[in-house]
Amino acid sequence: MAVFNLSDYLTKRRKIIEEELQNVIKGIDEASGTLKRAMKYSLFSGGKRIRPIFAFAAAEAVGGTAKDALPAAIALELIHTYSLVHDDLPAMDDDDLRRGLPTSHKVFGEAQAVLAGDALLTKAFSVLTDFANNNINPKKLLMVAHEIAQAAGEQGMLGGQIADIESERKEIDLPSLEFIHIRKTGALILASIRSGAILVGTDEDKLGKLSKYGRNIGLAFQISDDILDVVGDKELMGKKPGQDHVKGKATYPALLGLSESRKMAEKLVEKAIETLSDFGKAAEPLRAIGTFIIERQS
Ligand code: GRG
Repeated sequence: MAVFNLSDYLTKRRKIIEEELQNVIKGIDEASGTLKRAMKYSLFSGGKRIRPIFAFAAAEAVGGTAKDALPAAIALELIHTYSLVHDDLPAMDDDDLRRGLPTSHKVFGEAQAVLAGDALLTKAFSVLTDFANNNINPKKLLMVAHEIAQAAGEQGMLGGQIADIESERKEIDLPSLEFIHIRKTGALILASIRSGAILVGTDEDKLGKLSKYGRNIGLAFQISDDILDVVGDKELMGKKPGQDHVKGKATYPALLGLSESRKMAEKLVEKAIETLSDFGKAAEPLRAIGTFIIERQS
């Protein structure tokens, strides 16, 4: 039996999302000027595309194809990109570099970066719902739009972001840190996985198991992000490590130490993979991505 090749899988799935995102940009009127340029700049600055890949892999795990998950994959990457553009703003993290390149506000100006982020967010839902014209079941699209909106909003990413900001330079306990990470990062990852499966169509049992996988993987992803900020390589990450400490951010390594944080991330991934025990070969990509997210260098 052929061994699953994650690197090959990631390359092929990334090709799909890159092409689709190029089409999204091509469809934007040149008259929107700086807005189009700033959207394009941040969308094509070297992201890992992990949320689209989760959506693709979840669709495949329930018997569909990667392309079934495209409406969600595109929307998720647009929303993720908006969140990074806004997170880098002077009013938030005030970062000069993202993925080794100057941040959006450094290139285009602060007001322009705010608007480019807003435009990416709104584009996500316009592209997603537009798939109703491509013979995709509108009910499924509506369910996915709701899923993603909930995950990106005050109950998810934004709720986590505000709790994160308000806990800077404060001592917080593990449940509060988990609250932040599950929302800030975990919610969108969970939505990626659920949306991919919803677009194919699956039963409650499988969706429940995928959700369990997604919750554990989402938290593990952010713990590994915290760890990378301590031990990561500047060149590989495209930004200076140690920023969480400088900014007084609540992180797993700050609270538990590096070794315990690593153990916790490994345990979460182990639990996530266990949940997929009756999915067979179709879930091989999800299993391999689980391990990848805690072994990654960027
Ligand atoms: C400001 C609207 C708003 C939301 C902020 C996502 C987020 C919430 C802030 C970004 C900063 C941060 C470290 C968030 C945690 C999520 C995370 C690990 C982002 C980086 O995701 P990757 O590793 O990034 O998938 P790439 O560069 O590969 O796309």
